Amino acid sequence: MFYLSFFLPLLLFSAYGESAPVYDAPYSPIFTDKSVYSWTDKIKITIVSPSWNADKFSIDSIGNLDSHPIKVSTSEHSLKSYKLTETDVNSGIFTGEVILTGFAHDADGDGDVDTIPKTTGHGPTNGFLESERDSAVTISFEFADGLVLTESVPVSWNLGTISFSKDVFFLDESVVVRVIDFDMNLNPEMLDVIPIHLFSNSDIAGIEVNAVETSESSGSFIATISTSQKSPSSGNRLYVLPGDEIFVKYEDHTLPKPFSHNDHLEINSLAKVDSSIPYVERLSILQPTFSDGVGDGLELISSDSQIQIVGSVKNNHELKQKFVYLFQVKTHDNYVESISWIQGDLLSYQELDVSRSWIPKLPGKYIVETFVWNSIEDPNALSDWTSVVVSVE
Ligand SMILES: [Ca+2]
Ligand SMILES: [Ca+2]
Ligand SMILES: [Ca+2]
Ligand SMILES: [Ca+2]
Repeated sequence: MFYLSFFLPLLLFSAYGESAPVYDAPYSPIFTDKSVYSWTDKIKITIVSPSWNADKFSIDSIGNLDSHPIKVSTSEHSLKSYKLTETDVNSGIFTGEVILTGFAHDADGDGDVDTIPKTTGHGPTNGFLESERDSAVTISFEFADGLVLTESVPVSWNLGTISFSKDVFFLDESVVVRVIDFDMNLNPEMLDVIPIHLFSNSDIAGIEVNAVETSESSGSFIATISTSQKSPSSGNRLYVLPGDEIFVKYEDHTLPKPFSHNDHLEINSLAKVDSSIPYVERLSILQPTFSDGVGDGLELISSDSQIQIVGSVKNNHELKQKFVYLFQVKTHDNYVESISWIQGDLLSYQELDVSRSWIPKLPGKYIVETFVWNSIEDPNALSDWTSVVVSVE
């Protein structure tokens, strides 16, 4: 790179309202629209060169003269005498575009090469340039005899990322997955697609879907899928049961150093799917009743005789629901005498009686409470609890 500040015409700086050039810093009036590019990106080049605005009433161009060429190069390939054109008849600002074409590589791992490497074009917008993985694009312009301005920008592969739009999805909700891998913007003028794999605890095989680029050159890809516990996985629909985890993976075949060209890496993410019905509304329970050994209701409860505490639980929705039903017996002064529980599954709208036996040791007042949770380990109430006071004679 040349240190050209001293030689630049003052006109150049007046375009930026500067009073004087910065003599101790290298100055290059060549600009690119990004500071780093992926291997198949589009590079938009701008050169500010008021001295080449030869005609204030027409569009001028620069770079296509053998005497004052613009070169756009990677380490092994080069576009010579590349033309840029003025943005307006009297702007003195010249622009053009070059599309990087990468090198022959199977970018999605399906066995076929996905790039068309070529180096061709004369500008301002028809240029294609082959590029390596970790390389740089150098743009140079001989703006005056023997004075060459140079700008260099790096080109690299990137590690992809994948994420769900939320940590928890409801069963009837769309699930959105985003992959960001700038290397898979293989065509900067079209929407690209990349394959991703989704599966759930209840369907380990899962589905392959395409994530579609959000705009022509974003390198950001989105897939939207639905979940269902009624229908098997198909197309963009994944079979999931409430409480399942869902998983997504993307295989990145375009990895930066220290990986090699042929390495690939699985990029993963997970989320949870649950019913949209709030926990506490999923089941309902009735106040427990008391019966003798053969199931007849009791008017009177006597101490030292075995009785049954009978609870009733109902599933209020159409999904299968895991539950734990707890009985707690307390003395009148709130001392917990016993806790026991029953675990099970309730099918769609199923109603179930649950019971436990109890032998009250002493006469007096007792408080019998019942609760229903989704599990002992991760207790969430699936219904309001009940409490009843009983007198034992
Ligand atoms: Ca002009
Ligand atoms: Ca391929
Ligand atoms: Ca694209
Ligand atoms: Ca990549």
